[in-house]
Amino acid sequence: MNEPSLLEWKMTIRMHTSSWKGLPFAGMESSGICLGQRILGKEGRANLSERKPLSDERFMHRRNVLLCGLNIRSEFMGATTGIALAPPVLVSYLQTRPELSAEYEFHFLDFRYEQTDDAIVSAVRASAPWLVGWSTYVWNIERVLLLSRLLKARLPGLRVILGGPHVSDPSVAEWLLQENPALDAVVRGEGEIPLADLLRGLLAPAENWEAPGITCRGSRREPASFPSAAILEQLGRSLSPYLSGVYPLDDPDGVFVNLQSSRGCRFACAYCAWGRTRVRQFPREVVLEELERVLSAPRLRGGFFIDADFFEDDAKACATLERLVERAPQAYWFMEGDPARVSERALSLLSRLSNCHVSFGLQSISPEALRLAGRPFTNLNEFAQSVRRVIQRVPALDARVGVICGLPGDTPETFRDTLEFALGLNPTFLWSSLLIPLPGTPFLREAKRYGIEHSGPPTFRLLATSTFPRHELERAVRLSAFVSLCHEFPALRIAAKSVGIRRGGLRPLLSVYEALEQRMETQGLAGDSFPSSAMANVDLYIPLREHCACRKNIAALYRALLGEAGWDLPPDSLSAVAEFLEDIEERFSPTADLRKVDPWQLKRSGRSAAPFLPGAVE
Ligand code: B12
Ligand code: SF4
Repeated sequence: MNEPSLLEWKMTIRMHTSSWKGLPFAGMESSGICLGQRILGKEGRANLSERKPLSDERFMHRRNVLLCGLNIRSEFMGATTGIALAPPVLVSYLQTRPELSAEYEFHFLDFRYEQTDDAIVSAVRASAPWLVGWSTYVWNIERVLLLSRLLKARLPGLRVILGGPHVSDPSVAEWLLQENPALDAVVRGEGEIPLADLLRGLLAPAENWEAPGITCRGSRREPASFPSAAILEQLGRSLSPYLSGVYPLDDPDGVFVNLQSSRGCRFACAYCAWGRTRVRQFPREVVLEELERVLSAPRLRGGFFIDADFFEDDAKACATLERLVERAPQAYWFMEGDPARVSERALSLLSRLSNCHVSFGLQSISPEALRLAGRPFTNLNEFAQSVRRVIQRVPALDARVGVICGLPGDTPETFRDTLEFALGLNPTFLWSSLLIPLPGTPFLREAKRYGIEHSGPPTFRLLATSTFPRHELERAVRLSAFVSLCHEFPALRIAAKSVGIRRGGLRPLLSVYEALEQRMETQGLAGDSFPSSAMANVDLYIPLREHCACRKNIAALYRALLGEAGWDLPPDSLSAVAEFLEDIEERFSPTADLRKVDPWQLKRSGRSAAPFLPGAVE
C-alpha cells in the first residue's frame, strides 16, 4: 500500500465532507479562511489541535491515542449525516485529566463509510498511534473488525480497543475478543471513566489492562470481563468538543453537528440500547454556551439534538429554539420527541424555522407489541391528535413518524395496520426500521422468550419472530421501504391518499401503495435478493431512491399511480393527473439526481402545491 503524505491524508479526510455542498448555510458569512491555508493549517474533521510545542520536554514522548468514528453510509442522510460524536467527546474529556495528558496526546478521526479500507488504514497509520480506539455501532461493527485486523497486520505493536453501545454487553465483548485476535480490549458502557482508568493502568511497566468496565484478555489470552464502571455523575463543559475546541467548527465546507443536553432516558424500551441509563442533564448554562459557540460557526449547516426527548423540558427546549430562530432559522435542525409534549410556545418557535425536522416514534399500534416492547403506556389517540396538532400548527415542519418492523407480538397484519395508521397521520416522512435485537437489550438477552430468531454476533440481524415468519418479514421490509420512498414525493403522497380515500376498504391508504408496489415490481423495481444486513430496510431504501433519481423511473412511478387512479377516477380528473405528471417530469431533468436534490426542499414545495385531484386530501 502506498503511504500518503500528511497533506494527502488531510485531504482524504476532508474530501468526505465534499458531499455537504449544495445545502444552504445558516446565513452567516464565510470566515474567509481559504481552503489551501486550512489544509496546511488545521486538519479538517480530525482534531490535531492542542498539540503541545515540541520544545517542551515534558510532552516530547507522549503516547498517541487515536479515537476513530466510522459514520453511517452517507447516502442515507445525505448532507445531514452529521459527525460521530463519541470520539471528540472522549478526547475532550481526556484532555482535561492532567495525569493523562502529561503522558498521552489525544486525537480523533471521523471516517465516512464510503472511504476505502486502504484510505482508512493509511490515515490511521499516518497519525502514528500508540493505541487506536474504535467507536462501534451496529452499522459499523463488521467494518471495524476488518479494519482492526488490517491495522494489526501492518502495525503489530499497535493496541486496538473498541467502545460504544454495540460492544457494551459483557457477553458480546467476550465473544469479540475470542473471535478477533486483533483486539486487545473492549471498553463497555459510557466511555469516559473506564477509558481514563484503562489508560492510567497502561502506564504501568507491565501494562495493566484490568479495570472496571473493561473486557480484556487474561494470562492465557482468554477474555475476562470486569464489573461495570461508574458513570459520570455530573455532566459539564469538559464533555463538549465544541467548547473545548476539539471539534473544529470552521470547516470551509460547513459543519453539521450533533448536540447533547442530557444523557439517559426515563423509559426502558426493550429494543433500545440507550434507555435504562439514569437521566443526567447538562447544566443549562453549558447547553446554551455550547449552542452559542456552534451558532457562531462561520458555515453552520445545522445540527441534530440527540436527546431522547427534545421537548421533555419545555423551558430548555424553548430557550434552545429561541436561539435557533434568532441566529440560524435557515439551517437544518433535527430533533426527536414525544408529540404530546410539544408546547404551544415550542410550536410557535418551530413555525419560524425554515428547515426543521422532528421525528415522533410510534413503533407499533399493536397493544401486544407495545406491551412486549415496554411501551404499554402509549395512547394511540393522544399520539394521533398530538401529531395532527403539530402538523396543523406548523404546516412547513418536516414532521416524521417512525415505526418498527418485526417487533415481538406484531404480525404481518398488525404491522400493515401500523403503516396504515402512520400514513393516516400525514407525516412528511414515514420511516420503518427493521428491528435489531441489540446487545444490552432484553430483546437480545431473552431472545428465546420473545420468540426472536437472529443471526448472532456481530450484527444480530433479525431473521424472524414467532409471530412474523421470515418470508413475511422480508415482504414487509420491502413494502415499508417502498412506502417510505413514495411518501417522500409530496404530490405522489397526496395523490395516493386521494385515490385510497375514494376507494375505501380495510386499509385504504396502504392498499394503494401495495398495488403500486406490485405494478412497479413487474417493471423490475424490486431487486431479487433480500439484503443480508441487520439494516436491510436501509439497504433496500437507498437503491430504491437511487432508482427513482432519474426522470424515466419517476415518471414510471407516477404512471403506475395514474393506472391505479384510473380505475376510480372520473375521466376529467385524468387530465389533471396528466398535467401534474408533466410538471413532475419537468422538475426532474434527465440528469437529476435525487441525492443531490435536497429532499426537504422538495417536501416543502409539495406542501404548498395545490392538490391536483379534485377533493384531494393533504
Ligand atoms: C445520532 C444517532 C444516529 C444518527 C447516526 C449518525 C451520526 N452521525 O451519529 C442517525 C440518525 C443516522 C442514526 C441512525 C441509526 N441508529 Co442511531 N443513534 C443516534 C443517537 C441518537 C446518538 C449517538 C451519539 O452520538 N451519542 C452520543 C455519544 C457521546 O454517546 P455514545 O454513542 O453512547 O458513546 C458513549 C459510549 O458508548 C462510549 N463510546 C462510544 N464510542 C466509544 C469508543 C471508544 C474507544 C470508547 C472507549 C468508548 C466509546 O463512550 C461514549 C461517551 O460516554 C443514539 C442514541 C443516543 N442518544 O446515544 C442512537 C443509536 C446510536 N442508534 C442506534 C441505531 C440502532 C440506529 C439505526 C441502526 C436504527 C435503525 N434500525 O435503522 C440507524 C442506522 C441507520 C444506518 N443507515 O446505518 C442505536 C445503536 C445501538 C447499537 N448497538 O449500535 C442507538 C444507541 C439508539 C438505540 N435506540 O439503541 N443514529
Ligand atoms: S427508544 Fe427512546 S423512549 Fe425508548 S428507551 Fe430508547 S431513548 Fe428512551
